[in-house]
Amino acid sequence: MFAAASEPQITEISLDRDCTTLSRHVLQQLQSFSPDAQDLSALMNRIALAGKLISRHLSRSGLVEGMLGFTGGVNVQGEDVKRMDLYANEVFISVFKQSGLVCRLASEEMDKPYYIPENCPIGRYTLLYDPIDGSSNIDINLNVGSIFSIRQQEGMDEDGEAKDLLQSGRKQIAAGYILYGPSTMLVYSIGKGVHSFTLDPSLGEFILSHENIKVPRHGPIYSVNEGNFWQWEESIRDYIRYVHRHEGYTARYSGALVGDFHRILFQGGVFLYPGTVKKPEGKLRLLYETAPLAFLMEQAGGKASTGTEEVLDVVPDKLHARTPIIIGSVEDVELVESFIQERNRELKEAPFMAKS
Ligand code: P6P
Repeated sequence: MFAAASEPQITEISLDRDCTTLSRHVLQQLQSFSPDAQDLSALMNRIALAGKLISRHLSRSGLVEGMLGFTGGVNVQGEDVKRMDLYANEVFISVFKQSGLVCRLASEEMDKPYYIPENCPIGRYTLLYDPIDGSSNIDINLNVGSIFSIRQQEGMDEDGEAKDLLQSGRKQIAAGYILYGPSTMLVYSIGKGVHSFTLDPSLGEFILSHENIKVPRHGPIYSVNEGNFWQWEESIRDYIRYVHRHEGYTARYSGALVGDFHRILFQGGVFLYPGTVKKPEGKLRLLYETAPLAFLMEQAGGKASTGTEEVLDVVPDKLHARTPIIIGSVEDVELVESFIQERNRELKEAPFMAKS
């Protein structure tokens, strides 16, 4: 039975929308059905499966004994490992077994990369990921996320030291995150804009919800842990004093990078995790946190800086290297950078006069 020609084809529109799954969207983006395009589409589909499995586990975690809390172990970062961290890490490994797609996985939770022998050398991709970002939020049912980055595996990595990964973020093929919030959303880019999908539990599919997301050039939000105020360089303190004294700014900080980033992506503003005097490199990890998010933010028309250089230009010296990050709307990132540049000018011109 077809609706009369004069009526808007609502059924057709909603059906087409529900059929715009992630794997189809990747092929549309690439405008190709080549083997490489099919591989990337299939790879993104596996990441979506990981998101569904983790989302389902999180939604039950408060109901099933032994899913929350700590394992008692400490990871390579020196952080206490939560049961959910380990589960999510295993999920990403499992979804790529027997896939022929990903030969190697590098994770915040693993000291060295993990190889899936049956996928090597056919699968030339490496997946870098933070399986659960913001795990301090898990036990109190607040939002957490997974962050992922996809790179080509260059060479055979004979010694397993993954030296080919120690290259700038501009080598990324794709990047994105999954946000486990009131709904589960997957946001990704393969270098052709930023697009978000929302999980429809009744379908078990991620359905396109926002296409070609563009971050506003300026926004009211600054997102930073002000508890670290006295550990920051003077330039960052000067920026915080500025936003305290000027109308039109508001603070938002959830303690989970993915949620804070997602808010900035949609509403504009800036997220900062600066270095401190003791730890100039900051807390967040380059290869599977700041570089993938910098890739997304640049694709959305925003900016991502360490304060002195673009995050995507940073070349890591080790797998778990960290960088400071100032990321978000161009005007807001540049405002923070202006305080850093002013401070560096003062130090150069009158090193003994500059206030400490
Ligand atoms: P702090 C979570 O542990 C995390 O890695 C990010 O998700 C978050 O942005 C940051 O650390 C929070 O760190 O020092 O403010 O608690």
